Amino acid sequence: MERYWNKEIECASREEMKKLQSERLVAQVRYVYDNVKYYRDLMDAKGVKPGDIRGLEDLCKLPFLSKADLREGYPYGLLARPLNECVRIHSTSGTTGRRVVAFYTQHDVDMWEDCCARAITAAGGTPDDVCQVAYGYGLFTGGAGLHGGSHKVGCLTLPMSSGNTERQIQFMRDLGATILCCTPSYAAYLGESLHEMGLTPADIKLKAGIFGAEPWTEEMRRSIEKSLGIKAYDIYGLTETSGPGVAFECSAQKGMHINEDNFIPEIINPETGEPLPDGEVGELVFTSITKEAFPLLRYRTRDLCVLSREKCSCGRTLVKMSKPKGRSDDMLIIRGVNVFPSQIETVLIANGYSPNYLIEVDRVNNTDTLDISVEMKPDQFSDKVRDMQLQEKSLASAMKTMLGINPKMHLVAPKSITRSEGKAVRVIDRRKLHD
Ligand code: DLL
Repeated sequence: MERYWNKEIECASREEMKKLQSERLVAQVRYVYDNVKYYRDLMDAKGVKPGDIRGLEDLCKLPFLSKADLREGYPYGLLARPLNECVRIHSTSGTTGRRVVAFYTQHDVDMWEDCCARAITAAGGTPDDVCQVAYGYGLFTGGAGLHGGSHKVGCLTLPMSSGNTERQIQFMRDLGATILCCTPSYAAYLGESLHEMGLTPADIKLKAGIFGAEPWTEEMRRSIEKSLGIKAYDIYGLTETSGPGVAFECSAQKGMHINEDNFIPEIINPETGEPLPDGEVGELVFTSITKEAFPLLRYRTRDLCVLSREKCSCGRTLVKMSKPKGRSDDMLIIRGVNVFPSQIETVLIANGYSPNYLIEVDRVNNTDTLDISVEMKPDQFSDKVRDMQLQEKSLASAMKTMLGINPKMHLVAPKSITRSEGKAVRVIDRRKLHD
């Protein structure tokens, strides 16, 4: 039998949901206009006043907000509450210096954890479960979000954070974890490690996994389900909106229900900004309607997906989003970490290398690989293999500091990387993710 965390909301009629969204939108726009100068200026520049927003149908009158606005407003420019009313900060793993920082009041944390509780319940979670949270804890929202949701549901929560794979498996066995929360690539790695340790799914009690924070395919879902003996559910979110739990999968495992009572989704044409009808691929845009500290009006996620309002077998009426089909900007997500080609370029140039480089991303045995080839300047070239290896090693370590992950560096001969006369192709992503 399907379980719900908040049946009234999750199964509300379209009319009820629209009414709730309209009321909340009107209040949120007024609140944002009165409390955030940045938004007030954007709205004034577009000639929109809070009084012009009378319901859902007026959403399209509002200006968009992009990641660049958030960077410009760093750190307090979009804050809508005094700092002494905020209780938490999280941040993206984005570019140096100007990360995006998100603020939360206690009300915001409760709303976010509630969204995660819905996701855990939809994956079958109850107070009888032991929930192993192997997303990273810290500034990243994965650990804290699922941890809070797990508490709300009343699961026995195992705050493992990511890494230390053997210990993950040992605790999973000894403490009888039934739900695993981590990135899909880490889940795949855990599955592989389990088998390498001579164990099978019969040796563990896991029944479900809640995996997100990076793109993953249906093939990967099947392979994780097999290796861990579980049902694998997708979960979506981004730091800017609060974190994981903006959308979650149900027993149908076919698209993610968006928590529309807190976030109104739109799909737009990424080139023109024009709203697109359900069923068409475009950029996902969110307007928060219940946030206090860090509200977002028409925030462009850059994620490309499709919305669907077809009846779902689980009984939920919340609109569904497809798995993101890619991003309209150049951010790469490698092993769950956001990597921008510009960060790589910064390190290369800061270390005296040429800006001629090629980033190659692949997925080998379900783990992302990152290879960076860079041309040496003639004076950097040495015919001693050992010298070259030392240079590659020191560059790899500078990259690790900047990106948080370890790439494989390849120093290549001057002029060996193809030049382009138009836009340079700097990234080759061989992971067949967007099928
Ligand atoms: O990744 C929040 C999160 C944590 C979601 C744990 C799910 C589980 P950010 O680090 O800000 O936040 O990255 C947000 O990650 O715009 C998408 O491009 C991508 N992303 C997140 N979830 C999914 C998913 C967290 N299920 C960016 N499928 C988003 C594909 C995802 N991409």
